[in-house]
Amino acid sequence: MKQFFVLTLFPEMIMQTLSHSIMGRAQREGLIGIEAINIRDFTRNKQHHVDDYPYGGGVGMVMQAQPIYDAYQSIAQRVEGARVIYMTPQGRPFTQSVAKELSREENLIFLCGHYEGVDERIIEEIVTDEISLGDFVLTGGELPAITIIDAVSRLVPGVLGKEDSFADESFSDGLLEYPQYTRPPVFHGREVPEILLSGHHANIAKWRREQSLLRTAQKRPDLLPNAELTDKEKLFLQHRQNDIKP
Ligand code: 4G3
Repeated sequence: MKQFFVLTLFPEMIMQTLSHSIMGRAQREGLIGIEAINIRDFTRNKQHHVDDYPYGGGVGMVMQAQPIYDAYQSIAQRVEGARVIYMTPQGRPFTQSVAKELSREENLIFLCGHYEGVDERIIEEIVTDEISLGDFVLTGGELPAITIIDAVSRLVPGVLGKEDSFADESFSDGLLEYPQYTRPPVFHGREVPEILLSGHHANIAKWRREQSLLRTAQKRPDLLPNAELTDKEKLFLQHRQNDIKP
């Protein structure tokens, strides 16, 4: 079973958010396990504070090393050699390829910072990976940790249904997904593309692939150099340049 450990000041935020839908079922079925460790349980002061003023002055507070280190030690024996991922805007950008890499690990430990971050000596001593969801700042690392746990869990065999796993195969070629439609055939005067109603599976597959190519060229041209395209598909896009608005 894949085990996720989350060192956090808001354990209920982790457990509740990941209790719904597919993530909840994956836990009940024992495909994944999630354990949130409350850093505040490891404070040694009466007021149970976990932060203090930054040396050298400045705005905000810094999370102290001791409670984080003791919270980490409370699980470290059980998960020897596990990677410790610190969620920070300074980290390596998170992508589907990083999700795949992390899905090969049996145990993962996440450290969620708050305030202005954690004492640098914790990063030096226990953190193995710094990961960022993008160039923006949140109030805490919990939402990024939840996001990564979700992205990694759906790659664990059995967590998604068969159909969904196939959908993932088609996205792993680095292209955006083709447009989807369901009933009714006309909504607000907009018709479902007629080819999807034709029942001609080969033509439908060809149309979907073309839609993926055109959409990627239109919405995310930066993905194309790293996408798996045949020479024929590259030619197709060249011939359709006029359809792609700048
Ligand atoms: C460390 C991650 C942690 C320093 C964490 C703020 C955004 C991301 C935090 C700091 C975070 C991200 C907690 N915000 N882009 N907030 O993945 O300044």
